[in-house]
Amino acid sequence: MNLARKIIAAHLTEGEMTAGEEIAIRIDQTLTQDSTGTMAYLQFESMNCDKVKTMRSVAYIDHNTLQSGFENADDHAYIQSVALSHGIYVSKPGNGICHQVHLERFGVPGLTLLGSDSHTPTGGGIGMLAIGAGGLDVAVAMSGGALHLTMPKIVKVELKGKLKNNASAKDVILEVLRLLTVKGGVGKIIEYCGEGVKTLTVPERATITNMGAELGATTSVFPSDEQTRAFLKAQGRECDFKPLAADDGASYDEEVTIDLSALKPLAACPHSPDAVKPVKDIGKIKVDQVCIGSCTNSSYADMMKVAAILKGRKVCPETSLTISPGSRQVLTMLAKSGALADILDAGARVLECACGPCIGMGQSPKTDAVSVRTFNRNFYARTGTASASVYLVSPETAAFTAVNGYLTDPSEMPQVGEIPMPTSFAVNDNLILKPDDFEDVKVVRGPNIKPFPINTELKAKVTGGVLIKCEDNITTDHIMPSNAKLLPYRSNIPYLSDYCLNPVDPTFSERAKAAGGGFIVAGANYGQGSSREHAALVPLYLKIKGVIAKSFARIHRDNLINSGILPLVFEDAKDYDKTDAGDELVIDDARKQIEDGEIITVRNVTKNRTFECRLSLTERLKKVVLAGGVLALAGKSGK
Ligand code: MIC
Ligand code: SF4
Repeated sequence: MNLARKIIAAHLTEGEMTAGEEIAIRIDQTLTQDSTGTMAYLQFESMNCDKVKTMRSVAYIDHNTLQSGFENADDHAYIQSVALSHGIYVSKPGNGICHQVHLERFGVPGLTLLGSDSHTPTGGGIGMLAIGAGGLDVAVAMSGGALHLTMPKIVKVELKGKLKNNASAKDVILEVLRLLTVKGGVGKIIEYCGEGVKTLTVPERATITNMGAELGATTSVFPSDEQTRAFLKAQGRECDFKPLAADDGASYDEEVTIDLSALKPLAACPHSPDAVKPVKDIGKIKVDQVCIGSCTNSSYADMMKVAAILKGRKVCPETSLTISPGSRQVLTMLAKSGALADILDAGARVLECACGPCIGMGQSPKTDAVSVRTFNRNFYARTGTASASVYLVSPETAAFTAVNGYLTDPSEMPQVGEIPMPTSFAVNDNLILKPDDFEDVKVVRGPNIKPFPINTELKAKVTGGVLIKCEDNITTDHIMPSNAKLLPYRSNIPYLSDYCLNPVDPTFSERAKAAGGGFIVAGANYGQGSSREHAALVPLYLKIKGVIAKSFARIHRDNLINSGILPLVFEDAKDYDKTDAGDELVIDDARKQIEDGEIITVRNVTKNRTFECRLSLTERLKKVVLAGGVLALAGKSGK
């Protein structure tokens, strides 16, 4: 058996492990972050569960840390109080980015982790089966429910050799993205193995599993070995270590081989994480801004490499360099070692240990800027500046680029050398609140916390106009943008509804409201990116009845179903071309069609034609969709 199947087998509660079939697995740990957390906890509260049923659940506050009004502060107070009163740990703002801190303080090889953030698979770096999901699925897991998912195919990525010439773990995942593309991982788990694995530390592995989210993969996983033991020991948690690996000769559904010693520094060009080219081939373009950090590249070793490059050098006068260490642990160690002084001396701006610029919380670049980032997403407009061009690179490429002021291939620069794994990390958990230390916590709900919408049961006849026709690879950043102006309203769906699909068509929301809802038509991989269920809850609020696309990204499809919005797939892709914005669509006998099978006939009244869509749902999900979503099925009604 391969490793992914072993962990699934150990947690299987329903179904058989046949790729494409629905299975259910027990969830050992959950994590939430603040921008998806408020919704997740509101939903969790509606399940009337006194204490979480998981082995460990942690609420992180790391996204929404610019308190420019009362809204974020209200959200933080709500999350802290609702978590502590339900047996959930709280990682306070300043403690770090959820994925980095979870790896450091809570990750355990062989356990399952479900997180309301798409980069939860970072935990695969320590041998967890770590999956991103919408907040509602996490709420269900917290209340003791299993996670239902489609049994993925398992892809083996065999790593050979050892990285050299300033190539980095980031270049490994950029190479995988170049080979497989942003939709190549949908319905798959990426499992790393081979001799090259031993040469990578846990934080390096976590960089690779983190950005597996950009492949659309269910998750990515590394074995747990002596590197894992060394990391856990240095975190004072050797007791959590357990060796885990695939059996010799284990079988896989697909295989890819990457020779680490042949890897060149790579960059993902605007506006997609799979638009990957060698840095050298892109050329020495002038760079206005460099941002180092995010859950992909903000470990101690990443920061020490950056400090080593900056030591004795100066940031180019025409370039801005920001650095956000991934956790307070990392920042403390930089400070104690003197590396922080090297970073500051060079002229970098050191930001809070949080997501920051990665989610547009500050540092939006200037008009038409070129921004080089160590992050994982360069989707259109995600920085908050639609005209900016973002390149995703390794910390080595970013640091040399900041010094030179132009995109720099680090393989042509002096060798940075290895940063040894510390024998002990600076462990200090005083920003982690333990529920047992608090009694009688009252849940605090400020005026920014608004009720979330709940759908009603599906009508027999579903009608509506096509409100918008989108292209391939529409991201959740298109559907429900997030930035410093909007993130404070994550608990306020009515407010957010004015911005739905704004980067694609700023008139969408107004038109949807005027029409009283309708359909969205889209190309392939609709909803890639974030786990934010706001990308479904806001369309639900706008009375969107269905999205008809060539294909869907996993988490977003689940979020649509959870909200009772139909994720319909064109049976014949040519019908996408024959359907236009403004067309009036009718699904006659919708309930019966769904009950009877997978093919749904849609009538295009405007074009006087019919076409077929596929809606592949298990019997369980049919009930969900017919009821109008998970909460409607559970008898809850909206306000
Ligand atoms: C992101 O990177 O897009 C986010 C912000 O972390 C999201 C979660 C969110 O939208 O709150 C994600 O990746 O799931
Ligand atoms: Fe935060 Fe960016 Fe990571 Fe999302 S991708 S969790 S915004 S650092």
